[in-house]
Amino acid sequence: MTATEDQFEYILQKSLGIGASISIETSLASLGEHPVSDRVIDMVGAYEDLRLGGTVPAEILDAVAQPGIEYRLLTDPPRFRRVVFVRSGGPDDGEWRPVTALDGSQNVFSFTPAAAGCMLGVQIRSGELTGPGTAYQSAPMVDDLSNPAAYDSHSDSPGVTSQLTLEPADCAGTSPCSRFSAQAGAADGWSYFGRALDPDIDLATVAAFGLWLKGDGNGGSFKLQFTDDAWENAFDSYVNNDFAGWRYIVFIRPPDKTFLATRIGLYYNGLPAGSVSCVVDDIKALAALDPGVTGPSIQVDGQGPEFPGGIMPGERLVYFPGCEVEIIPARRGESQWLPVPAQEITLTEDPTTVTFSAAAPLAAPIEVRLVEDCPEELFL
Ligand SMILES: [Ca+2]
Repeated sequence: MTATEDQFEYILQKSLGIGASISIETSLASLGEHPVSDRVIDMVGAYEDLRLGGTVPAEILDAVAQPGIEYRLLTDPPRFRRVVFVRSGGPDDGEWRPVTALDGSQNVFSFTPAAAGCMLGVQIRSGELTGPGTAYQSAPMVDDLSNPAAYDSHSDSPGVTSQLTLEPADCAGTSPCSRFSAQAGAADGWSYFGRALDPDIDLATVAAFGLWLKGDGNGGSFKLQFTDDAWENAFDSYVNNDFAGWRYIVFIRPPDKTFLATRIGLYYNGLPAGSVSCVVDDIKALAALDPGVTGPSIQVDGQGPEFPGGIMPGERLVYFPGCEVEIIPARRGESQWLPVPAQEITLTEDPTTVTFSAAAPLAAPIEVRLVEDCPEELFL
């Protein structure tokens, strides 16, 4: 899992406290991909300025050197402000709690605040989609896979045979669905079934295609292809057949694939010697991508901040009380900012129960980390 900026800041504080310099050992490529590498480098610079400046009072150096105690370095005026990442109470008692369902257990946190007057923040990160959300459910069907005979173009590489057959039941979407089987005498074969689309699809209006695929784990990769009649343009998406059972798959359309698609193709590529048999169901054209979590919120006694919109797979929401809400992208890029929530939660020193909620069922496993933003400040 990608390191978060506060993990770097924790180390920087200990280094400042004991007067040691730090170095980051990584590759330029990793640094270029890391979502918050710019601010981590800026943070290292700010801490190095403090350390080399030699003006930080000894009592502050002692405070920030304490193991397990964390601060955030803030400006205007320059100061350290105490932050406490709440222990999740899970098996490893880490700070990030995995939540796969809003079941009244995984999404409920009980803890004793670090001090009276701490305010509650939260960080949320979304994993990959495990099921369709509302964008898929409301999307037009491209093919419900109820008529495999419609795939009237069929070819195989030498030494490969393949079939596309009806599966009347046990489908993931609407029954029936279609089974795509291939038998290869040697490795690296391919198979193809294709047909004309009806109606054609203007790919510029499509954010992604969603479908169900039941892998058998026997290897090769499944490919969904859209082309135009002249085969001058193609949008190819692949998923490795390295899993068994139904899986919801999303193929995101790249920005440069905006042609009018008139044909759909189902392929196997890289077939291993032997046989492969997967089942395909309910291919839909999504106008928007489904978030992993939609409209998350944290509440104490039914009151607390709500965050509009959704968090996409790989994204992380960061909220400190009184601040705008940041959605950090999965890879290096511009964050999105949401306004300061209307409601905030101020903790007392008594044990409290915090409920994490959302406006719709989770479409991805997420992780939730509660943060106490505490009044203690050390002015520089
Ligand atoms: Ca179907």
